[in-house]
Amino acid sequence: MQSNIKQLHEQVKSGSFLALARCITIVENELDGYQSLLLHLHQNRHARVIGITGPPGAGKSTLVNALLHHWLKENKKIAVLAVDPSSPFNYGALLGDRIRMSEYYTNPNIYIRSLATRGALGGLSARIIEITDVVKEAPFDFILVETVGVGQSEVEIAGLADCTIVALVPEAGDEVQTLKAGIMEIANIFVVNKADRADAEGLYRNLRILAHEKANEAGETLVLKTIATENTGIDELANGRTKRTTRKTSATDDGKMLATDTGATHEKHRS
Ligand SMILES: Nc1nc2c(ncn2[C@@H]2O[C@H](COP(=O)(O)OP(=O)(O)O)[C@@H](O)[C@H]2O)c(=O)[nH]1
Ligand SMILES: [Mg+2]
Repeated sequence: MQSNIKQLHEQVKSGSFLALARCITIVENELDGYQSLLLHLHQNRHARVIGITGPPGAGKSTLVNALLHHWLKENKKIAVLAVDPSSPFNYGALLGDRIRMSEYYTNPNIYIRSLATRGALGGLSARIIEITDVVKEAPFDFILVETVGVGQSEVEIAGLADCTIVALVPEAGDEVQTLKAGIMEIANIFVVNKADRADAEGLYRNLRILAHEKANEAGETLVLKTIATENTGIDELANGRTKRTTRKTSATDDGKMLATDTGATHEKHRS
């Protein structure tokens, strides 16, 4: 391993955001030493990778914001990888209710990074799996990956995350009828956000029915209502894994959002 890469790697492991930023850039752009870096990752099994996907405007960034707020109170360390081209993270949080997010940029327990998308439509960044592996080297409790739900990205994110949250809003009511095959299988949690809207209840009920119909031995997709802008339902979201995993032995630690098949997900990536 090149000595400069080795040094950066050590700094990432000891929590340097500067070194982490540098390493992500190296991997994202395939700069000198990136392969050597990837080969020497140890994989911190501690961090939970949580994917948040859903259509533009569903409130994914607002949910991320609310989760940050929740976990900061528990003194957690969190990384956010935003792969949503419309994400306010990309624009430095300027407008109205988004101003709150900017305060997190300077919080020593939070690392936020936006990543370029592979195509104009969004989806995941070309190197997101490798980048997430790099972030896992740093001492985070959670790694949140926000991606706009277009095309394949929901399915891709599920391969990457320990837990996948699919955010939907009442306006998406009709979309639910035509929810892409496979989304039920990849969603660990459905969030009906903007529950302050009148028609949220209908969507919530339909999703509950759908989740029940599609339940399998791994459990049933959890369906929750949130009002992200008011931090309503966020405790339930952050604690959601309990119900979901009680049937499985993977319900281990101290209240982390946890998918049912965490082990399998990791193995898949390691092979
Ligand atoms: N009424 C209402 N508006 C919300 C809620 N959550 C988010 N929003 C608003 O919906 C818009 C889109 O949110 P954003 O988080 O950027 O969505 P994203 O594109 O999925 O990341 C913003 O104006 C938010 O303030 C909610 O629970 N209720
Ligand atoms: Mg967003």
